[in-house]
Amino acid sequence: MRIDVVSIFPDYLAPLDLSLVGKARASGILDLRVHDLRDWTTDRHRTVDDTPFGGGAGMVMRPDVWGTALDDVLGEGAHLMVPTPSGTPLTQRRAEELAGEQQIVIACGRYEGIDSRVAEHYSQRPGVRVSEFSIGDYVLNGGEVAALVLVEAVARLLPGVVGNPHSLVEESHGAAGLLEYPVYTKPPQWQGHEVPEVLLSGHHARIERWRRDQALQRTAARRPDLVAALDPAGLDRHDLAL
Ligand code: 6GU
Repeated sequence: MRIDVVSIFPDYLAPLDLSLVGKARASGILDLRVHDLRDWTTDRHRTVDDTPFGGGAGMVMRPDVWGTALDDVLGEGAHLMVPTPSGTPLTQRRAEELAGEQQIVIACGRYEGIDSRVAEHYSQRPGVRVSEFSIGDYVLNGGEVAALVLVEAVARLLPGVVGNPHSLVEESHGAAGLLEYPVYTKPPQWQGHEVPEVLLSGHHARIERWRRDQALQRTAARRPDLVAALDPAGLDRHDLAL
């Protein structure tokens, strides 16, 4: 898969050299390129923004600079992803869909955002899809951190990136629609806290039941919205007794 990130702060994307994503790049599974938007400016001051039509606080990124940049970077069949707090929420299901793309281009805005005609223009280009996405209900200073989140969420789903594909199965926001159960390792006693006895029992059916109960209780307490969205057909009598 190819991912291009365009930003006025390319150094913000430096962590993508590290850890799993860095290895995916080094191994060739992920072709990730970071671009400086100012490389496409033509004036002496390398201007990327201007005052908003209609007035108001802050600055808006100019469509002409973004247009020349995106014309160069967007390939045939690319998916243009624009981070913005007013976008549709990024979810695990969405990350799974995006892991099947040929090319994702992430256009990181700063200030009050990018002139809206940019998304409008590229959504009308045959073969290009445009999505404005948000990583949560809070405001960041720009799209770069959201781009890091998107790249990591997608890259770890590419075949060969996560060493044991089984670790993708039982995690939070997985197919079960539940948060993950709590996990423990050695030592069995630490600071007066014990590992739940059932996990030391070697009784696999009891362990599975305990983990399912913990996941359900945790999800009900922390994310009642996820419990409401569960398919009732996937619940057994023991689940319903909780
Ligand atoms: Cl995707 N961008 C910005 N700038 N702020 C955000 C966000 C994205 N998601 C939540 N807050």
